Amino acid sequence: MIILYGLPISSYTAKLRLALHWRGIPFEEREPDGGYRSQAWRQKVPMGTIPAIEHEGFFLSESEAILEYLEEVFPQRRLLPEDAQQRARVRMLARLHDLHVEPRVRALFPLLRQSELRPQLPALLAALQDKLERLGEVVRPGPYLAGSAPSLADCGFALSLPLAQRLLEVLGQRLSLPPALAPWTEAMAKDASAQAALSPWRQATESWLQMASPSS
Ligand SMILES: N[C@@H](CCC(=O)N[C@@H](CS)C(=O)NCC(=O)O)C(=O)O
Repeated sequence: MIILYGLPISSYTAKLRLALHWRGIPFEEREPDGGYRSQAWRQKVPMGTIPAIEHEGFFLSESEAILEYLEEVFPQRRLLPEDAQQRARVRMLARLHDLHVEPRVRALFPLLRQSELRPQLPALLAALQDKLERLGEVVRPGPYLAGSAPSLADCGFALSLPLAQRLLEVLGQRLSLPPALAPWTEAMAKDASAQAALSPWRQATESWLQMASPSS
């Protein structure tokens, strides 16, 4: 049995929960030892991040490394294609997410609480929009980002894109996704596993947004 250490509010925890749901791998979810950012947790994960997993006594952090481990250890409903070139494309899309898109979404967080930073919003939004336009040129939704079935490429975007939309909505702006992503958005909304996996994250995110929303 996989133990998934994380928290409902954590997008990266939700990314793993989504992969586990899609793959039908049984797991149990627990909060990090000693609480998030505790010394006890840092002894296990020196960078202090969540999520992490434990499997048969093996402990591992970093979501992409975990997803790759799960691919190797569990055969059912893999999220990496058989074909080497397709597999490489999936990994490229996952890297684009982690290196180019997610950091632009994360950069919006401080603006929620610190009104003095809000003049940065147009530039931050433009940088994110630019990355998404470029993403639109790379993906070939079918309707998932790398083909007709979910893959590792979908896991990060499934969190970051709705999060960006909600954050910007709360900040009084609108994110326009490139038309190439429309079939993907529709498929994700209809995907029962995805909706079940993301539900705890959505609820926690909405509660957090209510607390953190700018009053002006
Ligand atoms: N590269 C890490 C990123 C994980 C990450 O950033 N997690 C957030 C929560 S969603 C976190 O733990 N941030 C550290 C902090 O806020 O101190 C991964 O893929 O697992």
